[in-house]
Amino acid sequence: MPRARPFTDPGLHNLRATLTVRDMIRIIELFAGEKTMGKKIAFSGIQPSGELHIGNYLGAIRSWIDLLDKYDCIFCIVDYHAVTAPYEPSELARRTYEAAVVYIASGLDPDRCTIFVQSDVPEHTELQWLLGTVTPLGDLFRMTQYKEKAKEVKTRQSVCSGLLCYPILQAADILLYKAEAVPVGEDQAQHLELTREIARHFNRRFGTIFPEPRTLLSEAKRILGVDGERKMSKSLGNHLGLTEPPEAIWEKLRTAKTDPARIRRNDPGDPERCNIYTYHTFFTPKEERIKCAEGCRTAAIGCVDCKKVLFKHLMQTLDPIRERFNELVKQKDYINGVLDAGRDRCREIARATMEEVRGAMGIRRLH
Ligand code: AQP
Repeated sequence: MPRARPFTDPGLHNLRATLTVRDMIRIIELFAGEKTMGKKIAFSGIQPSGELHIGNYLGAIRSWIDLLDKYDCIFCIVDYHAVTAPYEPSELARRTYEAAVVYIASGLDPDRCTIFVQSDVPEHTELQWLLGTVTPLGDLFRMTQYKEKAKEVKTRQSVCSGLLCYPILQAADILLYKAEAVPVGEDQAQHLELTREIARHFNRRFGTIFPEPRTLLSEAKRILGVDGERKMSKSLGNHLGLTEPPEAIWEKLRTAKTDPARIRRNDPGDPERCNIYTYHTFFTPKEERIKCAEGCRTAAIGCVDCKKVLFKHLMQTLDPIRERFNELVKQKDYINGVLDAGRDRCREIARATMEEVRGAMGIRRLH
């Protein structure tokens, strides 16, 4: 959160006597804004649909941290997206709060970026409605994520239109801030292509308002879950949580799928066909990783030995995140202060964009 520093300059001290509280707040905002001036906006978010996991970390949060100096970064907890799939209302507020804590515990310094909750800025859904008027229905039906999620939901209840319109809300999230860069994992690349398409449709019809945002693909494109088959997801029960206790992580790793060729301890394997080895590439230093790969190919080590090495290095990344999370989660005033500051800044930008959009679309009272 941009912290207001007390004025110490005597000239400014005299000036303070003549300024209203409103003026003072504006000046503080301008000082806080200095660090972001001239930088392009990067926007991204994660839905609080469950416990954030190493797929979210490698595919999103870790690459966001790398952007903090280069861009004016806005990171959102997209709770309106989270209600498009079946969820437990009594848990949503806690999940949203904890997602904010995970962002900060993972290294997103609130002094260097803006963090806020989507539902705190109602302009997201207003813009979604308007962008919906230039989004072809066919484009929504062909989205891979929609098809996959609709399949999952269908078994339990009918598919809601919110799931179909999810990418329009995502486009609104991004375009509302005229973001020029959007860091995401590979699974979101198709939605980003549609966002650009929607921006083009809108600009062509109503005049150029929105930039076409670039997709910044993270190095970790699509992390598979411990089942070794499907994308690691909060809702599929195949994830390694960022703040899970070490014993729980080990239990999941111990039973995680490896190269199917290694049925017995003495069967040689191929690391390239092993999901555990993919995890190694993100957490284990090169030398030890090469040793594990050789041990696998020659059956000199078993899969459990290989997993123990991964566990040790994975914990070197997760221990500090979990410890910081456990500290911060109790600091409700601090966390809510960060989210309030984020909300205030984002509402200001969102209001200005919506004025432009309404003006361009002719949505105004006639006097
Ligand atoms: N497995 C993954 N590999 C790489 N990147 C991933 N991301 C998510 N899972 C992986 C990236 O994290 C960001 C936020 O994603 P999200 O949580 O908003 O949406 P999601 O992709 O639908 O995540 P889940 O965990 O699969 O949630 P549920 O189960 O609720 O649908 C994105 O940048 C995404 O690329």
